[in-house]
Amino acid sequence: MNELDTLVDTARADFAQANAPADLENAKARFLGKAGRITELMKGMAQLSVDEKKSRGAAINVAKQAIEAALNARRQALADAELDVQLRAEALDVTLPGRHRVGGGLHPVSRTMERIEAIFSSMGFDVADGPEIESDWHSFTSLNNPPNHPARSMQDTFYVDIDGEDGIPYNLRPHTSPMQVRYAHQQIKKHAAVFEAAETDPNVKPPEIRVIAPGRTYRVDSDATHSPMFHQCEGLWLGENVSFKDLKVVFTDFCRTFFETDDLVLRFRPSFFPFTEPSAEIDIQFQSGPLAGRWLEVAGSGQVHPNVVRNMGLDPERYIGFAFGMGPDRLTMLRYGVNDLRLFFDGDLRFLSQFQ
Ligand code: 2NL
Repeated sequence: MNELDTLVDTARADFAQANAPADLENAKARFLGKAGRITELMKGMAQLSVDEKKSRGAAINVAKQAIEAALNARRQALADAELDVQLRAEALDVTLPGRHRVGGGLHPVSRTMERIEAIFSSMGFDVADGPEIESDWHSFTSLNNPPNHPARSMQDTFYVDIDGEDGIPYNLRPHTSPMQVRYAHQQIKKHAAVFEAAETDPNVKPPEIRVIAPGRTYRVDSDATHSPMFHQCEGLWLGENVSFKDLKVVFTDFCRTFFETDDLVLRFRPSFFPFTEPSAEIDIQFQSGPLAGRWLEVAGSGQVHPNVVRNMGLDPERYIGFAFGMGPDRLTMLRYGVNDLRLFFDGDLRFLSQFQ
């Protein structure tokens, strides 16, 4: 083997040993650089004759081209290897199942609350929200409960270990009526000028109170149809001439919109509440569908007791109207055909996600 072939072989071997681009460029310099072997060989031709230069030059050129070819091949191989490593590192298995995000949703009782609010808002009712820890006066006294009424007992109402201004412990409100009493006071304060003018000037119409109070309520009670925390939505409409007929119209309209059927009838069944007189339970009966034929109790109601009107800061000689109270938890059970209230409060997503 002549020296040029040996040189080419050596270059190939050196290139093959270079495992990084920098090593390869160093190896290149040894053969093709300014002080490299090929350049040296070229310089060595100076003393040769013209003919010898021709043939020697051609031979060196062949060797040079072979070395350049080997260099380019090795460069390409190193680049390919580098790309391969990168692709392996960034590999995606497109056959893996996707990571889907489980969509959140509103609790079924919250959906009921939102429906109730939307329906009564459309009938001109304000939506009032307020404290869940209440004074004895707001929860009981203002609502015409006698001092020894059983609702005030610790068997029925949760008490907080802090006394109110009256020396009686605060309670967890057992209904949302206190919020309606608060709302009446707020309205009278906010629109004081109009309320005062209406008292002296018979031409000024007294502003109406038209409000619902949805929210959490608490009672010492726990079984398939009672939870110690439950929801309530009360409604109140007071004005100069608001009658039981208005209650019937408002509540019929509400039930038909809420249950999305006109195929239901209402029944007002005489009852008793300390805060209303007369009082009535409201039952509904679907005329078709899975619940058809049964009377279902959906709300308590009545004409607001004059004492309660007075405790709201209004003149019972001038203001008359109705109030009602209903249980959104029970309405949710009826709407979706659920028979155990506790399912709504256990937090089991297998149950709750069915309502989305
Ligand atoms: C029931 C009974 C009722 C009321 C709630 C009420 C509120 C005020 C004044 C007068 Cl501020 N009354 N609320 C009236 C009658 C019945 O609820 O069984 N609820 C589920």
